[in-house]
Amino acid sequence: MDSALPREAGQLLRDARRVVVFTGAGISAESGVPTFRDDLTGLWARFDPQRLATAEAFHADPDLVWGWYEWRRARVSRAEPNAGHRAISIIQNRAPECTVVTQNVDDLHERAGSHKVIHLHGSLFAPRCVAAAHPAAFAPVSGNATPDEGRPVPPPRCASCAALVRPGVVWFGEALPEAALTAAVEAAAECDVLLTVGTSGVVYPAAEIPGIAARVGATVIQVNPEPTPLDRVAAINVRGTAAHVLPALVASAWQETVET
Ligand code: BJW
Repeated sequence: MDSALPREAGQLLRDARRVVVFTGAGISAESGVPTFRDDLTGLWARFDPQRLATAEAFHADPDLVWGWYEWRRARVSRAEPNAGHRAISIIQNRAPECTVVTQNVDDLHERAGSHKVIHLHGSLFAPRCVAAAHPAAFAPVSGNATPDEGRPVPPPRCASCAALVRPGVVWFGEALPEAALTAAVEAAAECDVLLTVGTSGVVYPAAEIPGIAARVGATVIQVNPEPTPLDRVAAINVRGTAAHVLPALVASAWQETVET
């Protein structure tokens, strides 16, 4: 395992004019939010994506799907950003230009201080109706009560058109939000350094983003404890976790300490 942070990673980050930070579920793992594909702890080790993360699944059993997302929303609401999220917010403050592009549906980047975060796969906090995509309100998560992960919960009805309300996330087979994808592709095509953190790099079209940056000559730096298909795209692969490696990267680039 190559966990040492190469010196040039900090130098490249410090010297970059345009940085893109591209994140996946691994950035939130040390906040207690499960990833999808990790062998024992990932969501897909315990839940079948075909029954929970497709429009067909919602159509077939809206209560099951809504209940599962309510369980996840409650879990994320109680989670706190970790040192990896905080390091990314510092990178955004220090670099002349820095765009954060995430596949995550949580709000931990924002709560760590990052701004204008591009969410490629939507948000747990932006439900909408199935008929006309009217935005919908949801009940706040109260106290420490966690809904049972398997308990069906009937979704609310849209206040405007009475259609069912669905989670505001992008399921398999659905198009990504066009403005978000366009902004992410443009940022990747114009950056000097792209830092990819905590993604398995297997879900498309999001997984193309690091390759777009590499093709225009940007240096891709990957932070992940495990190998991924992005290893061959990245010029620098740092094997380690986000909450360990990213503060070290910020210290190396700007001698700034990230609160751990
Ligand atoms: C750590 C760590 C620590 C752990 N620190 N790291 C081309 C080829 C093949 C297939 C396709 C293709 N193009 C499209 C497809 C189909 C499909 C797809 O890609 N399938 C593949 C899985 C085969 N794509 C789609 O369906 C997309 N839509 C689409 O293409 O539409 C076309 C269309 C166009 C026009 C009209 C209509 C349609 C949509 C994809 C939506 C993905 N949705 C999900 C669920 C979101 C909602 C929810 O949260 O429930 O998004 S799936 C899930 O995967 C989620 C994630 O954002 C996404 C990526 O996962 P991520 O973030 O990489 O997590 P993991 O778990 O995979 O990896 C975690 C990593 O962290 C690991 O590497 C760990 O090692 C690491 N790690 N701890 C740092 N502490």
